[in-house]
Amino acid sequence: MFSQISILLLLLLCANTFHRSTCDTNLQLLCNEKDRYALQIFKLGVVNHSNMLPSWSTEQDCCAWKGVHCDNTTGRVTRLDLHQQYLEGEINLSLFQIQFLNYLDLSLNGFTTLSAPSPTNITFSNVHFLDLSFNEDLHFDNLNWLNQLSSLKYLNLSQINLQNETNWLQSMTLHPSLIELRLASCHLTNISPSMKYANFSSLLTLDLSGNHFVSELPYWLFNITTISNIDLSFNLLQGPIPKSLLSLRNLECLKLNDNEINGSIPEWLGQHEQLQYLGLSENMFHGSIPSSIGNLSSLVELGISSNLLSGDLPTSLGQLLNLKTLFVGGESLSGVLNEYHFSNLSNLEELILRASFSFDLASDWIPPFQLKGIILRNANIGPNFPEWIYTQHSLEYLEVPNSNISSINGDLFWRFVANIPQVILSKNTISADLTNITLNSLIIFLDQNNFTGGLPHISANVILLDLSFNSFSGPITPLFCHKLGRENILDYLDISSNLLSGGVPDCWEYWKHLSFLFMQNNKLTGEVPQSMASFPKIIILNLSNNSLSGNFSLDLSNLKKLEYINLRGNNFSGSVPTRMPHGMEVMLLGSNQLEGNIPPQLCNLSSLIQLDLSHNKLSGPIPPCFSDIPSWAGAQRTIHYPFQINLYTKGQELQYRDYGLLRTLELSYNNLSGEIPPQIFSLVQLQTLNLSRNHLTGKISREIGSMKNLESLDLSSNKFHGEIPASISSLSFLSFLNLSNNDFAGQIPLGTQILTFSASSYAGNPGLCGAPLPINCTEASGNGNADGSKQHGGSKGEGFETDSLYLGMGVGFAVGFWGLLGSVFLNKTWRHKYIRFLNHVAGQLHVFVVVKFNGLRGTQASFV
Ligand SMILES: *[C@@H]1O[C@H](CO)[C@@H](O)[C@H](O)[C@H]1NC(C)=O
Ligand SMILES: *[C@@H]1O[C@H](CO)[C@@H](O)[C@H](O)[C@H]1NC(C)=O
Ligand SMILES: *[C@@H]1O[C@H](CO)[C@@H](O)[C@H](O)[C@H]1NC(C)=O
Ligand SMILES: *[C@@H]1O[C@H](CO)[C@@H](O)[C@H](O)[C@H]1NC(C)=O
Ligand SMILES: *[C@@H]1O[C@H](CO)[C@@H](O)[C@H](O)[C@H]1NC(C)=O
Ligand SMILES: *[C@@H]1O[C@H](CO)[C@@H](O)[C@H](O)[C@H]1NC(C)=O
Ligand SMILES: *[C@@H]1O[C@H](CO)[C@@H](O)[C@H](O)[C@H]1NC(C)=O
Ligand SMILES: *[C@@H]1O[C@H](CO)[C@@H](O)[C@H](O)[C@H]1NC(C)=O
Ligand SMILES: *[C@@H]1O[C@H](CO)[C@@H](O)[C@H](O)[C@H]1NC(C)=O
Ligand SMILES: *[C@@H]1O[C@H](CO)[C@@H](O)[C@H](O)[C@H]1NC(C)=O
Ligand SMILES: CC(=O)N[C@H]1CO[C@H](CO)[C@@H](O)[C@@H]1O
Repeated sequence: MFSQISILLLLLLCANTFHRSTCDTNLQLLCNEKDRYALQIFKLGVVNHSNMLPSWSTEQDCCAWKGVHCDNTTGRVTRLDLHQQYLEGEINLSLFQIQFLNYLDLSLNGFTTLSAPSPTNITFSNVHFLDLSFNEDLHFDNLNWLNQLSSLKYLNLSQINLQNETNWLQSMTLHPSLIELRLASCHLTNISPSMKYANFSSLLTLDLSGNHFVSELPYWLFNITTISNIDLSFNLLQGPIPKSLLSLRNLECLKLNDNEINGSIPEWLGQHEQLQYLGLSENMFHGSIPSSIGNLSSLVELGISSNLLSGDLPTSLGQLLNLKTLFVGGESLSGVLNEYHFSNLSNLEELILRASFSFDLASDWIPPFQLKGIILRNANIGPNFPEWIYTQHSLEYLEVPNSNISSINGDLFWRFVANIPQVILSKNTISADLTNITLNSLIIFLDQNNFTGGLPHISANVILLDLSFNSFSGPITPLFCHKLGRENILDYLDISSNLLSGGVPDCWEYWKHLSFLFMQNNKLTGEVPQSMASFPKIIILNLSNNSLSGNFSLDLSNLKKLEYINLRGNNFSGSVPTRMPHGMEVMLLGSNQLEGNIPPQLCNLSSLIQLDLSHNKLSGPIPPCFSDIPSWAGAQRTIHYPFQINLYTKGQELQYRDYGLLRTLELSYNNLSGEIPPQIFSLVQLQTLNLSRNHLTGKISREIGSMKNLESLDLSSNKFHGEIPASISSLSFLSFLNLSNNDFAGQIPLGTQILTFSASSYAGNPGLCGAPLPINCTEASGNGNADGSKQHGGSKGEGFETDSLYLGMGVGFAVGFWGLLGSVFLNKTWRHKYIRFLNHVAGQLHVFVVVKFNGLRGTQASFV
């Protein structure tokens, strides 16, 4: 619950885990005519593709309609509860005309519009509970329609776009008797920090999480003395925690996590003795953690983290008898934890420390708690695996990545770990031989250690296994061809970056559930068996950087789910495979020995976004039909990727770039000949085009100016001639350009973007002149006439390095973490993109699967 993604996932998952019973109805009473009429008007706007309202028929009394509840003495409709009924279309607020309706829940549907009666015809409604949340495509430009709800007590509009409602707070103060107000992920921007007073007289719960508030904590908040739950997490709030917080004597839950709140964590916070949940993690607090936190005797959940925090963990925390979850993190925290830090924590269930604490615990220490989960990241718990952890018999997850563990008590350790569903030992220096070990956990990360020997065996329980970046050696056959008692369910296997050798075995029929297979960066040899083309579920297959050979002529069209294949850096020969599944998105076949022409069948791959055939022996022309590939040529494109994102903590360096969604075409280092087909210049979505080191000829069409998304263009070392079209200067995203070593001539076009490239981009074209080359056009052509003649045969360009000038792409288009996550919270299509994006980076960040399974268990996800 402390990691950003898991919050998101929990939010997403709650959509699936709602099981409230709909209201039962009473058949004896006849429905009021007016009420029935209003319900029928509402039904007219509802689109029910899946026919979820079959009972709403004229043959039945409306009190018996699904979701309708009538008062059993008056027969008047009092409640309408249609949450999560897959309804779409319009919400007609004629419903408010149902005189005695007091409860209206239309949450978790797909409604797209709201039609409100004209404001001149307001009838005051009795609705006191209104929940329209999680209708993600709904947006309101104003909240005036709320004015007719004079009795409103519970209002939930979470996940509805209120971006254009700047006066939302004023609208809410017109309902001073609100008890619960939830406006999470509404794209709100203005929290009215300077407003002095909001006249809520009964407010208990305020949820404004996941918005875009950039300001100090608002003044008015500290005037609501009734309040007991405040959730302002996942915003951009700044400034210190003001002392006026102390006036909120009823506060039980304060969630300020994932903001930019600074200052120190106040000592006086310890006076909030009734506080049960305190979330301060992922902020910018500095100073040390005050020992007064130990006075918060009701505390059940405590989260504090900030990379600016220093000092150690106060021993007073060991007094928090009710504490179930303790999360502390920060790169600069240090110090030694001993038994006093845990002395009274007998209810502790989750211990999460992401700081370089050391431990001074007796080897026979028996902790007062039985934990469900342990996460000790970046801690100094080594070199031996701590003995006290063996006393914990109910662990659901054990995560000790990057914690200086180098030695484990072999048999004891693997027997202990076999009963824990999720085990993460990444980034330690454990060196052990696992040849005879059988792994049993659902999720196991052993990557980035020093494991040696042969690959371990796995039981049929394992879903995810990551053994990458170790020194496993020998053949992969023992793992793959080891028959398990029952069908295995392995979904994700990463054995990349080891010293594995030998051939690829023919045992793939045991691996029917594999979706992700990473075997790159090993020493595998020989041919790939035909049976490998029979994975029914494989999505990502990476065999790159091995020494695999043979004719890669497999018919891959049976791998119906395959989206990503990477065979780069092997010795595969033969022609480019023509039979591929239709969903193929990324096809990386570079650096092999492939021969022949580029097959036009590739143009049938309607989802293709990346194609790399570079460094092969391909010959012939570039197929003009590339313009049939919709993701390259298509006109519609809503968001310009790439974005930069840091999945772990906000405000740090880029950790991931969205290569998965980049549209690239790389054909460099082949023997391609002929001219560039003019259609190529219509690939408006393409971001990278690399045709260098071929024998291509002809001129560059001025149509190149229409490739508006191009970020990197490399045409170097071919035989292109003619002028560089001036339209190239309109490619406003272009950040890498290499036209060197051709026969281009004339003046280099002027233009804002083009001027940012240095002379090396143009070197080796004797006929070119003008900035940035140190050759004046007048001088060069002798007569001010740059017509492409080559009389100025300077060899100045020869010395330029043209191969390794790749500068990176898309500078300046970074969308911060919030840009992404904020949108993800909001919009279904984005959410799908995000999930897809996680799929794509699974190999690098291990996010997706962990999130997937953690989410199902309902506990926090964590990332390696
Ligand atoms: C009416 O409903 C209330 C609760 O909603 C129940 O206690 C009562 O027995 C019901 N009366 C009749 C006549 O069904
Ligand atoms: C909503 O219902 C009213 C009747 O209360 C009706 O006049 C109006 O046309 C409906 N709105 C839409 C958009 O159908
Ligand atoms: C306004 O309210 C009156 C009385 O309820 C009703 O007769 C009339 O149809 C309403 N007008 C509109 C535009 O909804
Ligand atoms: C919306 O908020 C109300 C009031 O706080 C709450 O009862 C309801 O469960 C929330 N709805 C959803 C879908 O979370
Ligand atoms: C907000 O207003 C802008 C400008 O009028 C509009 O383009 C945008 O679609 C609106 N957003 C929503 C969610 O209504
Ligand atoms: C609360 O404040 C609003 C203005 O923000 C005002 O219109 C309303 O009358 C006030 N209500 C009470 C009960 O003071
Ligand atoms: C809130 O602030 C206003 C103005 O500063 C003050 O009049 C009022 O008494 C305060 N209310 C509470 C409950 O503190
Ligand atoms: C694995 O087991 C075999 C047979 O029991 C034994 O010969 C071998 O030494 C063991 N290897 C390791 C690394 O323990
Ligand atoms: C890994 O193990 C090898 C051989 O056992 C050893 O030479 C090497 O120093 C170890 N590396 C680390 C980082 O412990
Ligand atoms: C290039 O031409 C400009 C005038 O157009 C002149 O000022 C400059 O000295 C020339 N540079 C060289 C290197 O000849
Ligand atoms: C209650 C309701 O509107 N039901 C309709 C759902 O859609 C089907 C056809 O798709 C209609 O037949 C139902 O009357």
